[in-house]
Amino acid sequence: MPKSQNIDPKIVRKPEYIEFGRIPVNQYNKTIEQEKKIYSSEDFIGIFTDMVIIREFETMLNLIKTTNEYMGIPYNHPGPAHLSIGQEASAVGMAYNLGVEDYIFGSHRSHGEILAKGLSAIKKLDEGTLYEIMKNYFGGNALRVVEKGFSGSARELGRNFLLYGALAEIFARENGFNKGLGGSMHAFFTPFGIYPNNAIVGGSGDISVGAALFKKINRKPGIVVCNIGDASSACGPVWEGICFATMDQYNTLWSGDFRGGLPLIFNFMNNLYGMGGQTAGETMGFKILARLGAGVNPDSMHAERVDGYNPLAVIDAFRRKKKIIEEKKGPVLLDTLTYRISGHSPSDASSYRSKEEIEAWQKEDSIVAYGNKLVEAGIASASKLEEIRSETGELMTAILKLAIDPVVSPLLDLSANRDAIGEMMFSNASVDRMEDGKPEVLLPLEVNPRVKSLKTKERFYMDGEGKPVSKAKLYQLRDGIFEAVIDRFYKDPTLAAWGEENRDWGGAFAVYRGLTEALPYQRLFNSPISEGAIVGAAIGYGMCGGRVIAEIMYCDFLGRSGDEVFNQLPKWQAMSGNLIRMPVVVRVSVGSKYGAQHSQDWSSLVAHIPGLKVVFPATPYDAKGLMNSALQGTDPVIFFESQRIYDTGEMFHREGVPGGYYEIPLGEPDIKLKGDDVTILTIGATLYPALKAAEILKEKYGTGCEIIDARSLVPFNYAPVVESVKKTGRIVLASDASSRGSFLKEMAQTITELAFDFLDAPPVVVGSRNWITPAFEMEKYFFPQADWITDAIHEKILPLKGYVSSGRYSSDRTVRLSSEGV
Ligand SMILES: Cc1ncc(C[n+]2csc(CCOP(=O)(O)OP(=O)(O)O)c2C)c(N)n1
Ligand SMILES: [Mg+2]
Repeated sequence: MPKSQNIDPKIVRKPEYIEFGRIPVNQYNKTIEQEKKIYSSEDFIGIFTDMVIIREFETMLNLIKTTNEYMGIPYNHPGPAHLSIGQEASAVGMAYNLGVEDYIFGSHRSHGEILAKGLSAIKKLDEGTLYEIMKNYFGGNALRVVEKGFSGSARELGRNFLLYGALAEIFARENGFNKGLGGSMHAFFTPFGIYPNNAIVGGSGDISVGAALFKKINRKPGIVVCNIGDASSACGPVWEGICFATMDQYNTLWSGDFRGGLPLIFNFMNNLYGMGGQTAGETMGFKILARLGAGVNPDSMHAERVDGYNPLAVIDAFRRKKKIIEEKKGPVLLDTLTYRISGHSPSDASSYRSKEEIEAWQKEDSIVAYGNKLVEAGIASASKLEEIRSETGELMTAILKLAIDPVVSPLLDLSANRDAIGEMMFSNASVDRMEDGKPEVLLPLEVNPRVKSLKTKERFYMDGEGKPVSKAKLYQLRDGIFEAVIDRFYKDPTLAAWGEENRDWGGAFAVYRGLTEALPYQRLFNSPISEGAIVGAAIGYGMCGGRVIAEIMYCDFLGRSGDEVFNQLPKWQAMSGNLIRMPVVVRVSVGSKYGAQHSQDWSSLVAHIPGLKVVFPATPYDAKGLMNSALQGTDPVIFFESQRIYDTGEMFHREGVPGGYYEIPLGEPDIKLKGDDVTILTIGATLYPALKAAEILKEKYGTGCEIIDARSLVPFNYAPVVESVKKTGRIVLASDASSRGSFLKEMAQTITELAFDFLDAPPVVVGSRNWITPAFEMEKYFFPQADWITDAIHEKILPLKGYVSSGRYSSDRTVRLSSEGV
């Protein structure tokens, strides 16, 4: 408990100075003779060979992009190729000491890292295991091509498999590592420990933290390396990732063998430029990137600049840093100094740098310099090195021929199956626990104080005499969420949850009250105020095989995790060719009473993004059942909750909310009230004003409403809604989201298409105003109210006898408001 860490004013108010330790810069100074103690001749030459392979791979792509041919073979590659010519020593040095259990993440410029890590893994795996990996990957399709084209040992095949799989991926072929759905900037191959590369600059900055957490929380071997560019050091996800990774609680509050730092290296591949902006000297103030570690923690993240033009210096650094991580003193920051001779992309005219500068770096070319050292030290002859270069050229030619052959390496056939990509968007699995094992808990479930107290609550909102149950005795919506969450914590040993004030405080709006007592720190912890990293770390945790609940206190804070929610969470399952699973539930609460920046319902925004499941329960029964389903699945679910109804009791499920486990399938709307005259489809808390409207319509106008609670936005089964509309011929759609561009509009349009012949009037949308949300006292002018629904029905759908309307939904007003942009 932080309570055990009392903050003593006498200590914190004391005068003192912060001292910064020294950060080493290019301190490697071993000779080849000294290094001979570590490396055999074969090792030395292997390092050279790997660098040459990367150089040739990138040179081939550069020629294809700029001249449309390589070694006389014509090919046009319309897609991207961010090449790393010049950076080979950093990639090979980084990967040299990593095992298959060590994971790398990368950026848009990661071909070299993929190859280096793959080549390193192939050397370390025993041949039987290596062959099995290749044989089992997508049914062995890529291996079959490689076996037809080449012969040799499993290791030799492995190298060709790596080159072919990576190139086929870059060329969007189905045999690529990710079925061609990742491509140059996102290619990866997890069996070799190569995790997603990211086209969003800095995107790996927080995802890799989640991978490191996965290793730590689930006691997995290996470390995680986050390879990112120097310019990404200005990005939010990188800073948030660094903050998340260096939290003191790992050392102060996590206990037993969980105590200690994260197994993570932030490895900045510092080529000194963004696209054209020079980081040191122009766009950043650090002068030497390694300085960034200084302010983060007293260890300065063990930061160091290492000469990335010398592979042996990089290997040496990684060896030393790995040791620090084994001592649980991570994470580490490395500034691996390098230079890209190639442009940012092949169309880059290098207008931002001088010819002299490029030539100066070319003179120091890492492959040439390293080769010369080997020759000088008598490790290899010049002719041997030349032979390696020419054999690599021949190998690359053969690989290219295979990768561009449309018969051997076709694209995913979308004409044969137009839905092939759609089938890979979700994994749609149902899994009790992501791994077997005994979940670590602090208490038996039955003795948990909240679990005990829930046993005494009334699970239906009225008592036997038809009187409403008092709030103190009532089982509420927040309890439904809690029961599903705690149940899963006792079932799935991998389940972890984090967010702001998740521990001790009891979670936002008391949903997690009772969890702190039940769970050790590594399963439930407070995060920094880093909404991006809260979600980003969950993504990394999920893609490595763990289940996770990330919580964003208010929906309005989703903006802070925009990249993670829009660009990362929804994409990796499909971009992996549907190999990766993403069992990540993001809890999002729609606020109330706190005005413009704490009350927005952005469910429409996330429902718009392909690859996310989106639910919004409005009753305790649905909240528990939907959370159970979300946590049983392996897909990302954005789980909306509304603060206005956290304390609502169950009004619809007459037997009350069951104490045991049950699931409500995602995507199934639910009829909350039967009626024949008008259908009202609601999302979220608007169910309750809709009920009020239905009561008025019934009592005063004899009009029967059928209320359907959408419960889910994605997926969504329209069949029950169409059935209802067939009966009523009329539909109003209502939710708390601002109406312009809302998901209600999408639903209204789809319903029009599906049920046009049965509709007596157009579907009408009743959303919130297109304004800022005003203070609580004025909210009734902003959020849909019962009389807005009756107005809409009267004005647009079914004139009600004697009804006096406000004119709220008149066509004139709609046109006027739209032209005013409100
Ligand atoms: C969020 C984001 N902003 C901008 C870009 C466009 N962009 C692609 S690469 C790049 C420069 C990145 O520099 P750095 O991180 O140093 O990596 P490098 O390209 O040098 O390897 C930019 C601005 C992007 N892909 N993502
Ligand atoms: Mg850079």
